Amino acid sequence: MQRIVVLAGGIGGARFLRGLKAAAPEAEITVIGNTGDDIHLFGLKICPDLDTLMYTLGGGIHEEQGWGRAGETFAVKEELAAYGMGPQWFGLGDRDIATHLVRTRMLAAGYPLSAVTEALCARWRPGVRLLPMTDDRVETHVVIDAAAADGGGSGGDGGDGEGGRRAVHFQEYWVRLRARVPAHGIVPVGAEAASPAPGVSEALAAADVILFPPSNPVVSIGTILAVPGIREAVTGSAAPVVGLSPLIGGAPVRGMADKVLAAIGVAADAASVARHYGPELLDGWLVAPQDADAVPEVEKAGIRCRAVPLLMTGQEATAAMAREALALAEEVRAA
Ligand code: FO1
Repeated sequence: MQRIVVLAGGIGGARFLRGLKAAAPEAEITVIGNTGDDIHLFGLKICPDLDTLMYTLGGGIHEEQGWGRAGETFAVKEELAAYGMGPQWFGLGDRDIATHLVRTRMLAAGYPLSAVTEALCARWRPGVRLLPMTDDRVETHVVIDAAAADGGGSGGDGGDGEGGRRAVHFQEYWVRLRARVPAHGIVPVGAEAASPAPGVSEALAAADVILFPPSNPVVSIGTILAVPGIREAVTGSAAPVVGLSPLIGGAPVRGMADKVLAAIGVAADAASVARHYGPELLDGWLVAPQDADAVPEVEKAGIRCRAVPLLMTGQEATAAMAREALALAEEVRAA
């Protein structure tokens, strides 16, 4: 029984995992999910990446969106708006709210997030073991120009000076501001005081293969690695570590990876992301055919590299990517 451990964020990671399950139906797959996107709203604890992973693998996801439930309604959201209760920019659906009610109630009763996630997965049966990266509270914030946060032009110093900056929750940066304003810094608040959730370090130590799917290298995989002990567990594991580039032709396939990479001074291309992870962490890296010219550069950095199709256009394409990643892991192991 091959033990595969995957560090995953939301939409990209979830779609890749569907392909991995198809490519390795016999494998025991453990997913370490990012919780830095978590947000507390209306008294509820919302875990976007854990829920996207759970709904996608459990068959409840809104397919086009990649987040939230299929067949969703928004009666509660409309009623909240009627009361003038904000924020109204975060689309909470009625079915999704039930997940947050169960989670919030169990947390209030003293269950750790890992136990709550296990309980929610008992219903959804994702076919993988889904672990939060930590049971402790970590919430990613993004440093932007203050003026940009207020929709610009709101007087003050215009936000072009150092002083004119402030941090907003990642969800506000992504959902309200659509990542349309420059990100000057990414701060996983609480990460330095967090511990790996139960089972995380053990799964990494026992892994035969560790995969970094095409999730956001900064706010998803980077946040997971920011939990003290997790990076060390990955580098200390005997397992080959293989990643798949989330960037094709210098741009993210979805989301705002280019914006948050710029915030940490990393260029938005496949080779730069591989170098950013580094050869201590990464043994192998898959880039898209459009980025085949990056292969020698990545190999020079000490990371084995192959160019293969990386667009997750459907189940078969994604399974093929997963097979390529597993094949590269075996090549690394044999080297
Ligand atoms: N993303 C949006 O672009 N707009 C939304 O209104 C929105 C609501 C939402 C509600 C629950 C949830 O679990 C996710 C939601 N997302 C929404 C997606 C979320 O911002 C992202 O999936 C992750 O945080 C980044 O991968």
